[in-house]
This record gives sequence, structure tokens and C-alpha cells, in this order.
Amino acid sequence: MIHYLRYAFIALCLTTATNVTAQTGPVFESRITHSENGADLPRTSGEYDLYVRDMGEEYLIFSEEFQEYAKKTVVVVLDLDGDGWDEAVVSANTGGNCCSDAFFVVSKRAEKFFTLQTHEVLHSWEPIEIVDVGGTPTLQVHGISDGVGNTSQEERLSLLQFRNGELVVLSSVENNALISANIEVNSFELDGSGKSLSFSSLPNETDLEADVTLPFDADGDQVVDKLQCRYWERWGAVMCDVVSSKYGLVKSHSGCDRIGTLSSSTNGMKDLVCNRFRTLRFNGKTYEE
Ligand SMILES: [Ca+2]
Ligand SMILES: [Ca+2]
Repeated sequence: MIHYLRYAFIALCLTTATNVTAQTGPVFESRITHSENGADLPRTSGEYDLYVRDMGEEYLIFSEEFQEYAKKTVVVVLDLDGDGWDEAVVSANTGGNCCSDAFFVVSKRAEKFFTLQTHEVLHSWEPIEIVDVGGTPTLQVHGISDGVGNTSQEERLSLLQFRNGELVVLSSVENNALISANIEVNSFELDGSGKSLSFSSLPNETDLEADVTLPFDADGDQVVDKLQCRYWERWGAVMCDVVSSKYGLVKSHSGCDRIGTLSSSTNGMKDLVCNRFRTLRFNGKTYEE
């Protein structure tokens, strides 16, 4: 599989409007539109909406689901199905940091006939990629479960092609790899424990009651220390601190679906693993990535 296109979201997000010109067929544009008195136009989100110009006319691309997303950004313009008309791959975001992007494919099927399609696997915190599968441009999406109250650790890689006007899933597979921990706490173990604390923002209190406490020697002095963890409902995550016999309370401000202890050490304290692969290290004061 050869990556021949990789699109940087950030550059597109920094522009006030995206206008990607197709070599053939329709021209897609994401922009903010208001009426002359500043009111929202019918069927728009009030922010970035998607328009297409084709054969001298301009159309708003609309569905009730699509309208829910505040910001639509054209990330790829490419003839996905080889019919001579370019499709647009559009990312859609509700705004804020609550949710990953959803991706839609907009396609001209006939004169004055455009479709807007998505799929349940077309959600990601990362940019969508176009890869070559058997000579056909193929959408590759790396989806990671997260969000309010979500304790799933599922990580999924999906391949989709656009054929005969419809999205077809070639494969959608889970990641079964993770860094092995010595001991670990998972957010799904604490969800619904009845002891959960709800935080709308990062908790600052140092004396919050721990939902779970596990013994281990964090600082290597042969005196037992504690990994103490609380459930963070906002993200369906756990937050853990280490109570060290040498350094006292060492806090970590990372919310993770899984936190474990590793055999490696930094600055005299055992490293922690967050989720599958992120390593949290002791900086002399707190744990940070
Ligand atoms: Ca096409
Ligand atoms: Ca110790």
C-alpha cells in the first residue's frame, strides 16, 4: 500500500475559508454565509457551510445531519470512482474539543444531483488519508474512541472506497497491540462504581478520595508506594497520582482510559503508560508526557 496523498488539516483550518478547485467537474467551497442583516440563512449552520459550483450554478449541500456540524472543511478533492467528476472529502466538526471529526463524501451523480454520504467508521481525531489499494484511491481512517463518558479503548483502522455512488468498506480492523504494564487501572473498571466523581474541568484538589488504590514501589526504595486513581466522567477516563515514600504526592494531570506502571524509570520514579502507547514520565515534580 503506497501513501501518495497526505493532507495537513492544520493549514486548512487556519484559513478563513477553503476553496479547492477541481481539475474537472464541480468546484467545492466551505465558507461562512449570512443574510444581509446578519441572520442565519435557512438550512445553514451559521458557520462554515459547504457550497458547490457546477455548470454556472451554485448549490448548498444540505442534510439534517450535516447541518448539525458547525464547521465543514474541504480536505480532499479527487475523482474517487473514476467517473470523470471529482468528489470532495469534507471533514465536519461540531466545534469545541468534545468530538472527533466526521468525514463525508460529496459526489456529483448527475446534472443538479449531488450526494452527501458518511459511514459510522468515518470518525477520527486524525486527518483522513488517501491511500492506493489496487490502483484505486481509498479512504483510510484511524479512529480512536473517546468523548464524554466513553471508556472504550477501541482503536480502529478502516479502508473505504467510493464505488458506483456509494461508500464501500473494504476492511475495518481493531488494534490489538499495547505497551505491557506491570499493574494497570482501566476507566471501564471504575465506570459505574458509584464512587465516580464528575469533573467539568481538571480537578485541583489534592485530597480527593481515590476510587482505587494499588500498591507498587515507584521510587525503588523497597518501601511500598501507591498508585491512586479516580474516575473522570467528562472523558470517561481515569486520573492517577502516585504517593511515593520518597517524593510524597506526585500528580499526573493526564486523563487516560488506561494507566499502568512500567519497569522503566525517569528521574528515579517508575514511568507510567497512558492508554496504549503514551508514556508519562516524572519530571522531578509531576508526571507528564
Ligand atoms: Ca467521481
Ligand atoms: Ca517506595
